[in-house]
Amino acid sequence: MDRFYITTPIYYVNAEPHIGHAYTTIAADVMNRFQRLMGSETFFLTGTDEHGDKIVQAAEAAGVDPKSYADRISAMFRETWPKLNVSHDRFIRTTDPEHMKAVQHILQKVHDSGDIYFSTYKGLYCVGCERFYTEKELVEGKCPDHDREPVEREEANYFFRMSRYQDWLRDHIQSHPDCIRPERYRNEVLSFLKDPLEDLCISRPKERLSWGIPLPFDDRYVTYVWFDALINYVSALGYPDGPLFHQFWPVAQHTIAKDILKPHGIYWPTMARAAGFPPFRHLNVHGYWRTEEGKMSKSHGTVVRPLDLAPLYGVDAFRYFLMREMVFGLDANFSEEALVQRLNSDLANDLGNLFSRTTGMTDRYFQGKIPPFGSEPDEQDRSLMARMESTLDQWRTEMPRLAFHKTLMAVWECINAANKYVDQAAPWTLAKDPGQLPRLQTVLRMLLEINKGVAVLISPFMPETSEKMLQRLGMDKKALDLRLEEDGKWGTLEAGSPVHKGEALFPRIQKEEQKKDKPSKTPAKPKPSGNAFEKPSAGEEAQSISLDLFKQVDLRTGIVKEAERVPGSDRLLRLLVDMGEERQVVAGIAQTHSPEDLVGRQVIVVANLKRAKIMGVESQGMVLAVRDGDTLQLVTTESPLSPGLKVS
Ligand code: ME8
Repeated sequence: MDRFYITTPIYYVNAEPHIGHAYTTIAADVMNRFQRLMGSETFFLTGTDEHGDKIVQAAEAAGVDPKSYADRISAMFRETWPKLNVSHDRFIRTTDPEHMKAVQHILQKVHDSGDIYFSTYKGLYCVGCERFYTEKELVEGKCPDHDREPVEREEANYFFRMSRYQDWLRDHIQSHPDCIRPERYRNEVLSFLKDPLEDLCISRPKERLSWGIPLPFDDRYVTYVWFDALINYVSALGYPDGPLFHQFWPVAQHTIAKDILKPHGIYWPTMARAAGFPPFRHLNVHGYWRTEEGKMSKSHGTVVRPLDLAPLYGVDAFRYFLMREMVFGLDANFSEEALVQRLNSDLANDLGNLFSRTTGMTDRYFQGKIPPFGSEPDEQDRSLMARMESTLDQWRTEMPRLAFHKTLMAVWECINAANKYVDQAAPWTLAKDPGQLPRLQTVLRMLLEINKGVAVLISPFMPETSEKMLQRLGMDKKALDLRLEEDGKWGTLEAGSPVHKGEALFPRIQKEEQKKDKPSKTPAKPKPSGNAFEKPSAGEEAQSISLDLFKQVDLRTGIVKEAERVPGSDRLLRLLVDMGEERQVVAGIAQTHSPEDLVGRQVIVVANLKRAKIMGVESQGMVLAVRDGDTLQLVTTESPLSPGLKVS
């Protein structure tokens, strides 16, 4: 069985979890779930980095000792991940005794082999980064991350002979082209390696910093925080003797952002080499999320807390947005508006609509039972099946390369092809002709299978939605227990087993809801209403009109013949209504009614309304509807009547 080991950085406990941490952790979770789906045995590690100056300073500012402070913030990280459906196997803390033992073991080993030596160093030190800087690395004399001038510091310390491994590291990266990816970060590391590599200072005198792991060979010193932290990736596996270390270390993949490329791309592989084990298999490096106010970072104080948005819009919508919006390796912009936009268009309109129309029609035409395949597949069916097949191929190739956005684009092309297939196959027309039953069976069965396939493919990204869809299609399985080989097979739904339509998978977010709780700059406008008659507001008398005036409104019965979305609009549908004569009517009901649900429906139309163009489409009347809060109902008659009758 294939094995797969994925890690996130262990996060500093000097601030609360934010969206950057959430992205890396969700990306690792998506990879982990993907590999499980493919049948691999997986191990997924995350945790917290708790030693060093930064933590001492943050604890002092909070007025508590470092350990209590670390306990509190570490618990916040630990509690955040399950709420985002992160399925890690282990949460490590650098204050865990086994970790501290592993760090001391490696220090002793490298010291014994002569790769750690004692010396005096004088240089420019940034307190924020906890490291010395070379002149070349500074930007206008300041630390590039903290925008502060470093201080000059001289210290007797222990050094790791990193320079000795420079040639080996360059050769290793050159002979393993995808060990650091995407390529731009591999090139960045290779370009660091063009200049002579300096040895790494790996100790801090206790009189300056006592919050760290004591050096096993000199108790006047504690370990430099990076030398301590990087070792978490093996200590969590029970290094040096644990069975997990032997099973999973050879397939290790780290996921980080570009800010910590150097410690991971240079310090860590040389440390591993010196300690006698191979470096990671892959280092996956992503870009930075920026908020509107600028780069988001703890030092700049502009943070978006994932937990504020996830419950508001749903964990799956939040996960989907992060994975769909960022091209792995490049920076991306985060905005709540963009999230809502994706939720409404990709999730509610495309996926939600496909699922609800498929299950709705199964309800209507087959009493909620999965039909068998009826007629032989025709050209349309074959092309939809081919689309599903090619989506699966893309998913298999793009996922291991971390091309999440491309994978999701491919799945959405398949969803959109299925939505188009519904419009072309027009099950509502087939349903009127008993002779077409076999064709109707095939069309619905095709759609049900596509929905099942989509549910399996999105499970690494949106586990809750995937489970919900599969459960309603009669497959009761936890997302983590799905296996592509058996659960992804075409045609395996059980004919006759029940399907449940259920609530909308993704209720649309109205602008007003999105902005709620936020101060608005402009006075609130009333929501546009689709009703002909507005309820008078409190204290306001509806203006009286004469019967004659009312009679001037020509209200007629009509039957909807065709319905489709108006391109470019979330709200509008174009209806073709039989009122004795055919009329084209544009109605603002797309958020509550899907086009196929409308065909054959009896409606009441204002027939003598002045013609108007709405989003470029001529409307020759108005359909009456009543709004009650978020629901909108069409006005109709007690039982179906002939089209064109006058309402009086
Ligand atoms: O560096 N966009 O911890 P840290 C995307 N303890 N990702 C972001 C981000 C942003 N704006 N901000 C943070 C440390 N991240 C060390 C790591 S590992 C042995 C030790 C994510 O709390 C991203 O994964 O500063 C980045 O690499 C990490 O948080 C830095 O977390």
